[in-house]
Amino acid sequence: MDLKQLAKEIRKDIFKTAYNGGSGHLGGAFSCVEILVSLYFSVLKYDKNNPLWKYRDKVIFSKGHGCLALYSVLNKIGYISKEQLNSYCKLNSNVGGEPKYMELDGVEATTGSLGRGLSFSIGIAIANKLDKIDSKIYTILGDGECQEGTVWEAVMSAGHRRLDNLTVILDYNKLQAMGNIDEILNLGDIKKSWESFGFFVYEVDGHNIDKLIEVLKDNLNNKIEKPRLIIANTIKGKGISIMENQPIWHYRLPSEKELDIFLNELEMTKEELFL
Ligand SMILES: Cc1ncc(C[n+]2csc(CCOP(=O)(O)OP(=O)(O)O)c2C)c(N)n1
Ligand SMILES: [Mg+2]
Repeated sequence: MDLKQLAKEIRKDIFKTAYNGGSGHLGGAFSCVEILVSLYFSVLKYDKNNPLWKYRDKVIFSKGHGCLALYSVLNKIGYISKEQLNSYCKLNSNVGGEPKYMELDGVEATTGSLGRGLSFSIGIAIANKLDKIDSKIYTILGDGECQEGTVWEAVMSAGHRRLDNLTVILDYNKLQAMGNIDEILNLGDIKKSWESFGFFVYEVDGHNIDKLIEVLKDNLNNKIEKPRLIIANTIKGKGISIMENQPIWHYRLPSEKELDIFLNELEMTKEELFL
């Protein structure tokens, strides 16, 4: 399968779903498409027919507001139906603006309140070790999310316990909801700080699927008795010129005029938007 092409299709699906649902965090969803594609289509161990398979790897999508990307990928692997996806943000739908555990196959944790996913991941990572389950946990964090104090308790704990079954992927797009991370609350030297707490750190272009897969698979081949952090350098709103690196697109849909730009750049027709 051509994963670049798949990433394009997923961006279309994200946009369609948000547009028809009338809301969505497009910037943060577009930022992590390649990360999710790399995980679900090349790295993760899971059973397409049994989402609750005991030995599956788990993705804890901690930056829950970006869930449109997760939903679209879960739809592609068959865990979420097209009908479910189309019910996004509609009355009585379980496909909401933040993902809910136990309500949708493939959603491994309820997230949306930032800063919780890493602690949750650590619980699973410890449980897997105790139960001798040889599966991996992948946690996707936002960079703005790393301003939450709870993230740092978890970082210390994972490093201290040498949780080598845990990989954190930081969607490092340098923007949070209202502006630049560096201006609002600087994260310092991320590599150094995580290393100092016992993580092994990689840095990669978060839109380069081949490179992402390479570092994610290093996790499987190369035995380092530490948790890992992958700093994925990304662009918030990646793929749409007017959205890239612009904080205003954190939570917003295009106006009638801007819609044409979205459709052009996503290479889709207006009719396709409503299919
Ligand atoms: C505890 C908590 N505080 C505030 C919010 C509101 N909020 C939603 S997204 C967001 C910004 C997150 O920025 P980042 O983690 O960098 O995500 P991304 O850039 O990938 O969208 C904020 C403040 C929240 N969801 N949870
Ligand atoms: Mg961010």
